[in-house]
Amino acid sequence: MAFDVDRVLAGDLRAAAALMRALDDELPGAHEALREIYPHGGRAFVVGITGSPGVGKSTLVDALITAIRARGERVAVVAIDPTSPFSGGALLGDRVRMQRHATDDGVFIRSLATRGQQGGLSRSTSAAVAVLDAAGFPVIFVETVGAGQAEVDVADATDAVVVVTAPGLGDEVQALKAGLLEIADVLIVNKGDREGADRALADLTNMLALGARAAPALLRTVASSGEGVAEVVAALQALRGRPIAERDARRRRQAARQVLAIAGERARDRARAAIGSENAPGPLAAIIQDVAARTLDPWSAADALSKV
Ligand SMILES: Nc1nc2c(ncn2[C@@H]2O[C@H](COP(=O)(O)OP(=O)(O)OP(=O)(O)O)[C@@H](O)[C@H]2O)c(=O)[nH]1
Ligand SMILES: [Mg+2]
Repeated sequence: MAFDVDRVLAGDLRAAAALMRALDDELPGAHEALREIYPHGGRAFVVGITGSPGVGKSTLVDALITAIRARGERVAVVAIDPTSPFSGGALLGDRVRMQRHATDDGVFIRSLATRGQQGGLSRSTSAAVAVLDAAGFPVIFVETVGAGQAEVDVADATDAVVVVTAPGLGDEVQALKAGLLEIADVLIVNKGDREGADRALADLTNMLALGARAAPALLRTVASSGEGVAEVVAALQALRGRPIAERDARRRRQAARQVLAIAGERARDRARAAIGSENAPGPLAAIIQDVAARTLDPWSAADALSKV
């Protein structure tokens, strides 16, 4: 199937959406189209919004959309539904929460499932961002949820990271554990109207003072009322205005990690295909038998697989 690359590059939302769906489903021709549009990207300011389930990420993104649209810029959102037991309703929730922007041509919202990939963002996420970037969206938000690797990986796919916490979840401590403070460019205590917000801010201020790196901006918001959102927008604008050399250095580090991650993923896929499954044993199933029987060591087995 051929995709209308020119229409995507011209910012046609339907063409962009069709390509994203095709990439998601790995349809023939989709990857070729991505290859063609990829060099046209790189202009967007891509912002990760991450934090524990239910802290108000989507509500905040919704408020940010409003602020950015008021400035006249187009904005896209890729929201990742972790299909976790904690926020199984995220997909529907995002739709409902951001519904008021649905009729605005300058706003594009796409929800993606992670499809159970271990650690990290779904492959579709980077592809969707690449398409939206090439389609000319100057600002792209990537909302990720979950506890663990995905939050940290979002730093590898974005120009800046907003970490959202809320009082009462013990989040401030969790954030530290997950290394979230390390990746935060902007740290937000949302639900600032709730009891415990002052305490959370004080705790985070103390933690940041102990950190070695330059502290992120620490802000308090009430995303549901819009309070504090202007300050978030200002903080993001400041990050957007960072020297190009700084941005490019970050992107070079990301490119290296991205290529390695994909190479690793592909090698694993190939190995799996070679080994086969219990139902459909492949030609190298015997190798696995040998490892299990300890007549072969796993390192030699991996060497053998990499030569398949
Ligand atoms: N009191 C209060 N409630 C808020 C605030 N921001 C969001 N909420 C509410 O918190 C709930 C969760 O908000 P979401 O925006 O869906 O949170 P989320 O982090 O995107 O959730 P997941 O994507 O499921 O992880 C909703 O009921 C919101 O209305 C706030 O500042 N104050
Ligand atoms: Mg959400």
